[in-house]
Amino acid sequence: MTHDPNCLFCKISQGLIPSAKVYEDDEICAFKDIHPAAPVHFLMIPKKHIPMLEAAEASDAPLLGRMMELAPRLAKEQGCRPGKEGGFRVMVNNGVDGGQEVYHLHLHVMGGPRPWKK
Ligand code: DGP
Repeated sequence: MTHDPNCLFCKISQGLIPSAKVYEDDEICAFKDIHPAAPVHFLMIPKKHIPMLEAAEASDAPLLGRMMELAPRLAKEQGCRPGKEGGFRVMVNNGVDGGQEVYHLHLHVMGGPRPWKK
């Protein structure tokens, strides 16, 4: 597993910095966003240090696919309502123009009854 010792989210995934974890396996970790923009707002990260979406390689595709497949399950576990009347948002910020602040690839998963801030 490749970690960056200076990366905040690598430290969180390794348990070196506390977080409210909602899921963990050998490849993926999910924890609540410290500044929630919706009633449900958690982040999903690969444990492998991938700085941003555009740094992902073809060999990362199964891992990214697993994250996308896992997102709906975790969203429901965290209280997002199922189906068309409920739902959730999955968002990736990439680079400065994309609003990325933490350079470790993460999915924002946001949901809960509207309105939210974002
Ligand atoms: P982005 O702009 O996509 O890079 O979003 C980074 C998110 O990370 C932002 O919504 C706030 C969250 N965040 C920043 N620092 C911490 C932290 O130390 N703990 C947790 N749980 N979330 C953090």
